[in-house]
Amino acid sequence: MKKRSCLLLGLIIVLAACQPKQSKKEPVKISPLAEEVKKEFVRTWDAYKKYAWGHDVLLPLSKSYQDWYEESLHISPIDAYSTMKVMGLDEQAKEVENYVIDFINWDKDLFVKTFEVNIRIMGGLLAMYEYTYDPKILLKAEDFGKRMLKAFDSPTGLPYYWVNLKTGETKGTKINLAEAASYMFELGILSYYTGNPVYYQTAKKANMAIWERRSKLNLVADLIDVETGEWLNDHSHICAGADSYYEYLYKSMLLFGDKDSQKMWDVSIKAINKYVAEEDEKSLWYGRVNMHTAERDCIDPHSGRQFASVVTLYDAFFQSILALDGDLRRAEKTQDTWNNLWNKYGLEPMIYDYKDSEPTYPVYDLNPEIIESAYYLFHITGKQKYYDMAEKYWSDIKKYCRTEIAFSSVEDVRTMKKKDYMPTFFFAETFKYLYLTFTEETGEFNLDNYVFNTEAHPFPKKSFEPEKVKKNLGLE
Ligand code: DMJ
Repeated sequence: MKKRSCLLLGLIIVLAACQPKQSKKEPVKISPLAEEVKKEFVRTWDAYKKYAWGHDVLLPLSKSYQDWYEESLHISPIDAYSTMKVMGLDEQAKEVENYVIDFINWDKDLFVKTFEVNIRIMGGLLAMYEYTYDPKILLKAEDFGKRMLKAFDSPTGLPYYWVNLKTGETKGTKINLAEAASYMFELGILSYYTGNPVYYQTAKKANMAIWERRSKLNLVADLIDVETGEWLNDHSHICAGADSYYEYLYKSMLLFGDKDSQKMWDVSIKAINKYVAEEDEKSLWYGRVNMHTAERDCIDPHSGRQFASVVTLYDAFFQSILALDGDLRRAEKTQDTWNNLWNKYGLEPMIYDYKDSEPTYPVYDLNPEIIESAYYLFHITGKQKYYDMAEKYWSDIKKYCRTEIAFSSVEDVRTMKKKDYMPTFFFAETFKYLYLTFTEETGEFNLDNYVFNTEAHPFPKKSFEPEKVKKNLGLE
């Protein structure tokens, strides 16, 4: 009896030793600055939950909420989710997952903006699927994708500005370049996960419709009629209204290896650097030129004013793509140019004329782009100055935008008067890029292994096997 119990004890000891170690992952030690960003994210999320739960956006001054349309599309939680995962806020993230599964239904009789819902809702849901591999999430994304596809049912294959989620009706024939052809990334990922090439092929058809209409200089304009395929002006630029078109040529090539995207990017970036870039000793701006003549002659149809040197703070994303593409000289100089503008006011104006040195629209909406580029440049060059830039942006955002419960946009960067609005991309992008910059040294998240959509939802490159990409996206 004694012998048997000894044997049993021995067996238990051996078995226990063979068990894989209960790897209780030690939390990674992060810097006080990263801790602070995370704490502020949680504070802002708690305010959203208290004052705006179930709605699209939090109004941070009136402590209330707003929906984009007659009914909520739950954009804040969907946009915030991937930042929670990046910050290790698993409890909050789980709550959003459950909410999406249990309460969200896309069968809504609402006209929604095709472009905006793609980058925020489709991008957010796909990132959620990537983190969970929960088929119920994929079903939500696929259902949304099927409804979105109706937008592309035009004579040219370019999407209408509005699509009704329930009826599939469309409206809005005039769209800008970004709204026309920034879908290959999300719809490609949806094709990959569902095994149905229709999503990617539909998005790519829109891109090809733009590409076929380029000028002899290989430039495209920024406003097009989706039914006739006619350009509605001849202004070529990379600013708001065009931005993510270029971003997605590059990123679709990066994630899917599509040779057509590569060709479109290679040809476009050459033309942009040749004709659109305006450089002197101190600065490098990407302004506006005529797509046929490359002359700096662009009249604003509303004001009748010349606006060849008018740029938007969205443009500061561009140096992140230049840096990814290996053009560090231009990327660093453009970032310095934008950084000078930030420091001139302490936040950036939405629209700025670099010839007049005056804002033409002085709002700051908590936008991420200059921070995004500081993060990319810090990661790629390792230079401390980019970390310092991000630290300064964060300190100014705290100084001018922090409110009692969250953060707010600013009506005028010259007066710093606050505006009662907090866009959803503040959760998705601005917080995330700050946190990633301040945790870069931990090595936890390595930018080399990910590609972000334009709303900063991250996708690991290793999830996309080249053979499966070819098959599921319908690439030759
Ligand atoms: C975001 O919604 C996206 O990044 C979009 O492509 C343009 N910029 C806004 C935030 O500024």
